[in-house]
Amino acid sequence: MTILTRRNALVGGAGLMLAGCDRIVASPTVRKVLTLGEKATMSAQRLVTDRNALAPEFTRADLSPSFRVNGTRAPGSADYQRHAAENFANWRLAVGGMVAHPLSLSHAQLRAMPARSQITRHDCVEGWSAIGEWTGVPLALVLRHAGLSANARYVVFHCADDYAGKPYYESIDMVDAFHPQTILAHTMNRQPLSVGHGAPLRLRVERQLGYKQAKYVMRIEAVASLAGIHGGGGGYWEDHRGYQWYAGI
Ligand SMILES: Nc1nc2c(c(=O)[nH]1)N[C@H]1C(S)=C(S)[C@@H](COP(=O)(O)O)O[C@H]1N2
Ligand SMILES: [Mo]
Repeated sequence: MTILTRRNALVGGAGLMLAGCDRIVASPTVRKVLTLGEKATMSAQRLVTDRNALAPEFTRADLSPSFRVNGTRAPGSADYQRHAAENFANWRLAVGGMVAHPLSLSHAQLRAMPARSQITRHDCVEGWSAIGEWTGVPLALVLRHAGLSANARYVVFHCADDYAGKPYYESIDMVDAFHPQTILAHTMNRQPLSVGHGAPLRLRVERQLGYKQAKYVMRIEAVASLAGIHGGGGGYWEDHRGYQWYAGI
């Protein structure tokens, strides 16, 4: 699915306008005004829309022929292995914490919810990237269903795996939680998500680096503070390896 992004729309609009005004732009006074206007727009955009801007989207022709599996390849817990053997028929996503109506959603329920598809580039800090097509439920929709409290400030994703003996988890703030490209993906490249890539459900938070893209999401928790959760850093890499909590790209 190709969509016209807000960024493209803005750039396209400005381009068209300038193309039609070449002769007027030649006047020094007009050029000065235009330059000032451009600066003002740029800083306003940075203040108001930067974190809401969409990550670039690609076409199916751009899909990487192979998408590396990184980190955990298959969670080792007996619980997870049973769910995988049952093709996740009895698996449930728990949504709790600061919500009015805690949810327990089956794989089938999640797959039946309105979905968004996006072809994006995944960038890992280890120095590789890959383009994939992700389909899943907008996180905003799940949070609204659950009746997210106005006092919640972060969304925490608890995963099924331990990495180097410690539970994998990640967290994002409400700007990213309600970003249109933030989805709970159940489908990758139009196939059910494989175990390697995070079956049955993983986070795609497209404005951030690879380590924020939590695989094997089992439980989502809305919180006012990250202080009481594991090491308090908001994620596995943040707690144990000193990575930045905000890994914006
Ligand atoms: N639960 C869980 N999520 C995870 C990881 C992990 O080990 N466990 N690794 C992270 C890292 S560093 C990257 S680059 C991506 C890798 O996703 P992929 O295996 O689909 O390429 O998942 C991220 N999410
Ligand atoms: Mo990564």
